[in-house]
Amino acid sequence: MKVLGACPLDCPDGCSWVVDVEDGVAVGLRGNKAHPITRGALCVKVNRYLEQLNSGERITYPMRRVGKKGEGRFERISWDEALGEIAARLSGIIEEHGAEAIWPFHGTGSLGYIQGLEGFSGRRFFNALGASLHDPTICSIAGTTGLKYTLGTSGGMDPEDFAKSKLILVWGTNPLTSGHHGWKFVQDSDAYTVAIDPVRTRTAERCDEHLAPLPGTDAALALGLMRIVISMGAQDDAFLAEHTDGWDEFRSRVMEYTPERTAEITGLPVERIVALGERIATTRPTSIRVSQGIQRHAGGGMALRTLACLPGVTGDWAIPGGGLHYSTSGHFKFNLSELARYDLLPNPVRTLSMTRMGEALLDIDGPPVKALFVIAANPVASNPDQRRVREGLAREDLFTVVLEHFPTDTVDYADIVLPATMQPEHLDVIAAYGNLYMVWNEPAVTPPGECLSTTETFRRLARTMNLTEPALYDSDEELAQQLLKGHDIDRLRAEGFLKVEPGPVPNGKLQFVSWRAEKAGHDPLAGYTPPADPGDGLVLISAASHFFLNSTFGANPELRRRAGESTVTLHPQDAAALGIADGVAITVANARGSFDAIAAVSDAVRPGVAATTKGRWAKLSGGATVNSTIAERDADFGGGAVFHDNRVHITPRDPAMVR
Ligand SMILES: Nc1nc2c(c(=O)[nH]1)N[C@H]1C(S)=C(S)[C@@H](COP(=O)(O)OP(=O)(O)OC[C@H]3O[C@@H](n4cnc5c(=O)[nH]c(N)nc54)[C@H](O)[C@@H]3O)O[C@H]1N2
Ligand SMILES: Nc1nc2c(c(=O)[nH]1)N[C@H]1C(S)=C(S)[C@@H](COP(=O)(O)OP(=O)(O)OC[C@H]3O[C@@H](n4cnc5c(=O)[nH]c(N)nc54)[C@H](O)[C@@H]3O)O[C@H]1N2
Ligand SMILES: [Mo]
Repeated sequence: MKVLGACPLDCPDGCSWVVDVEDGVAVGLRGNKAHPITRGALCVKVNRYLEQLNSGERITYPMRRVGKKGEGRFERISWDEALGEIAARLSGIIEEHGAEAIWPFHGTGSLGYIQGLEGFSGRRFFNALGASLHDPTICSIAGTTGLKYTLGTSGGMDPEDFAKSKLILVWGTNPLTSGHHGWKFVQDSDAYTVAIDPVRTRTAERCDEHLAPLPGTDAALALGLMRIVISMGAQDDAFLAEHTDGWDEFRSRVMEYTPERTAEITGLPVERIVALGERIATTRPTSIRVSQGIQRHAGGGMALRTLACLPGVTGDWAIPGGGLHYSTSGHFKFNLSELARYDLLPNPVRTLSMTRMGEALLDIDGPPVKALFVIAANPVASNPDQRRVREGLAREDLFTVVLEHFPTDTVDYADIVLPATMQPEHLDVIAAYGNLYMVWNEPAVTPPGECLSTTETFRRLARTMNLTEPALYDSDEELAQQLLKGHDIDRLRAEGFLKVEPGPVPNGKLQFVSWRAEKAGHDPLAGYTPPADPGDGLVLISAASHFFLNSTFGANPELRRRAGESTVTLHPQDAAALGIADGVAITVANARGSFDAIAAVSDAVRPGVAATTKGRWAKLSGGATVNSTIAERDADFGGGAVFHDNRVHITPRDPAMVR
């Protein structure tokens, strides 16, 4: 039997897959050949998904903590015991502190609309209680907010249109690692490709040209490039007059970014900036492929806001194959409020930011967080400021429930662990964020042991707590019907995927001057906001690993073997100045924390920059990862995280190794 499913992982591609089932067992899992993005191929990680599904390491029954928080020692209990204990603890907390003391912390482990983050699975239950809201700020919010200021939508161009581009700026993203299916449309074009990345990534190596600016300076580069376009008289005056607001003011700001000033800010040679500006001025259509990496900085939201102005100056927004693609999420029209049912909230409640876990668990009051549900998230490995996150999770008076597949760093802090189903074991709907397809996921096999889906877990918990709201007991099928009202569900289910029509971009006039930004307390004019991590030291970028998906797969033996030891790459100049040789054991530290790694000395990074990857498990990495050095500080817009705006000091671990 072949069953159509959807990859739930946090990747732009949103693949459609086919599960081969024999005697009730999943024996094969392949990319769907009919899906125009997947084209029959998965990726180096998901090729091992069945190993994960059938792994002996999976959590298959509920457990109660017996050791200290963080130790990871548990005893098996029944679902009845688990639900009974959770219900009793929640009732006590609600009575003493109010329901806002409960924080459902959803991560990006599953992007499912029924079981995962996108639909905030279980949110109905938490709304009925009146629990705090959760803002998933960790990934893309700064950029999304910045784009909305300029474009009125974060939707952007259909990435399939990259095939029509003549010049593609691959800006602050490494798609050959972070979503290789989308790259095919770049490959299908005859465009000249320019990678703009402080690191010479896999993707940069395949581009015609690579510019390596200092991290966090992209908006200045964009302004400098626009100035060259204007100096050549290549701006699209008709587009500017008809489709934009605030051009005169913005033009004045752009003119401040002379090639010399731009070079000084970005650390790029004047000639390279001028050459790229001239190329943009003379090439239509020009498009920008950008994604989340570029906005993990203090000025990350402004960077996207300003980058989206460039196709406005050149008029590319009006040309197929021109424009900018960041995320397509804004183009999907789902009934999210009907799914999450915020109308069930008994009263308005506060919102807690995902990236501020340390602060939320350690510093806030009124009420303090007393119960934490971690759903498809691994904050010990993924969140900024690992030390403070651990400190918060170690609080004896905090009741923590973790719904998981595997015994992660975060599971180690749980009071109760609940065994969760994986994607081939439950029903779900996915919408890609790097293309315009939604994908249906039909359950293919029965779950192992006592695993339950997120939805079923909260239906049972609602029953245990005697909650009477009928919507809390809707089946997964009913939830899918509610979510997809207005879409052809039968066709989606039969064919496995469906393409949606993108909305207009820009949505209304392009706003060089944004009253919405002004109202939110920001500069009304698009511009440049510099990086903010104080101090000297190198800027450490920790981008996507080729072999892990955030912390998912972080314990898969084969992927760990292929990922090798944790390395930090330094430029030969910086390595020499620090007395560090290739292959030497190093400690990477700042005021927040430190972690151990191996030095890789290479000109793949520009001077002043060091590079590692995200996603390693702390307990498999000597107890700490790069996230112990990252600040729990907000980016400019929306409360985004600043993972790549991180200054560190690097020293050889063995003092004898200093040359
Ligand atoms: N294999 C794999 N794929 C993934 C993931 C994974 O962990 N592994 N994660 C998924 C998730 S959750 C997301 S959000 C996406 C993210 O995917 P991407 O948007 O590609 O984000 P990152 O990997 O954070 O960074 C991409 C590139 O940005 C560069 N960069 C960092 N700072 C700057 C800057 O200031 N300016 C410029 N120009 N470049 C900069 C980095 O060097 C890096 O090469 O990928 C998804 N895909
Ligand atoms: N240093 C550094 N850190 C980063 C980043 C960076 O660029 N640099 N990027 C950040 C980004 S972009 C993101 S999106 C975050 C992601 O961070 P998280 O939200 O923590 O995502 P994952 O690490 O993938 O962890 C998800 C967990 O969900 C579990 N899971 C998967 N599916 C299900 C399910 O259906 N049910 C349940 N109950 N559990 C499930 C998996 O087993 C996994 O352990 O990490 C961030 N961390
Ligand atoms: Mo992400």
